[in-house]
Amino acid sequence: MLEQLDTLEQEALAALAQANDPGALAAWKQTYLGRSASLSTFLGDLGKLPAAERPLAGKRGNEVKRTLEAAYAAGEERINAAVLNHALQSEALDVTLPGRPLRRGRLHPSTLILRRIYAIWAEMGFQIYRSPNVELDDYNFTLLNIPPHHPARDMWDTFYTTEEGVLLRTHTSPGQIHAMREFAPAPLRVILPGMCFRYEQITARSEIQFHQVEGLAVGPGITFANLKATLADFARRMFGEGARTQFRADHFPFTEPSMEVDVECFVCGGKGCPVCKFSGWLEILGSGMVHPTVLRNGGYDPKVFSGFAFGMGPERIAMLRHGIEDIRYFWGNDLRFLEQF
Ligand code: FA5
Repeated sequence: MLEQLDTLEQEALAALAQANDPGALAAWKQTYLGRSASLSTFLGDLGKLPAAERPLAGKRGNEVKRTLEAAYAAGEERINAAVLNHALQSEALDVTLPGRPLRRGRLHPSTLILRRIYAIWAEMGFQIYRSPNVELDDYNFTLLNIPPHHPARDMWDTFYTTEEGVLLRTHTSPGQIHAMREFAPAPLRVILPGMCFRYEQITARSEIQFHQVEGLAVGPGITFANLKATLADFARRMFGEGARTQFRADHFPFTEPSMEVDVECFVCGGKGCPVCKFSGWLEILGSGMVHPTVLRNGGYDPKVFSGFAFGMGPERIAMLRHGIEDIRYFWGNDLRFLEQF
């Protein structure tokens, strides 16, 4: 009987040495240490042995059990280490490989130039006032002294919605009325940036969608000289001390008198070329003294208050600063253009 235990022990240890994966280990445990294993049956049946044999058989039986349990624990450790080792080798992760570069987003050139414009006007005490892209006909035209059937409406043809009198604004000037109605009768100094829309032919200089930054200052005693000095200062801050500007008389129904401001052409340096239509100058903004009718529509008494206004095109300004020859690049979504900023 004790010999049987010896044989069982040897057989079990030999089988364990052959088990090389968790499945074989579990099967081994079931066979040699499980509830129906012959060793378990042997130990369970000790009581049936003659009393004289019991102590020795029990001692040896328990010894074998402890040996097998210890061998199982060692086998488990050996197999777990092998499994881990295999995983580490087959799923190797090379931490020395350089990472894949993330593609970084960047700001659109219009956003960049708008931020520059905001900073310049902020330094001169102008705060940003937002007004809607979708406007009423009244604000885009009538309250700006452009009554229905006025020929000036042709210059600013737009996209109309199916709702009567609701349109996409053609300029940021309707924001003047919104701002004045909110501030009057207090003096104000604001810029009104935003997108404008025009139903017109797309060319190298004109888009159907573009930004404008409107400016408006209203207070007692504001003069045309203040307007000229302010715009000349803006041009110097934007284009540098040496930048040459030109003020040209013009007409807008909502300002009187009115003028346009040109900056020397970046392509030809003022000699004349196709980009500046051989004039040597590029127009960047329209401006003037706020018309008394518009002041009144905004809630100010034109006998007490005066003001100046201007509307500039940031894309045109960006073209001048960076030598961009075609405005269509701005909304063409071509990364070769956009990645240069
Ligand atoms: C106006 O829109 C007036 N509201 C400006 C103004 C405001 C005058 C306040 C007086 C007082 P104009 O249509 O010229 O004016 O446009 C002003 C500027 O917007 C232009 O100088 C130009 O820089 C820009 N702009 C106009 N049309 C386009 C276009 N199709 N594409 C790109 N920029 C444009």
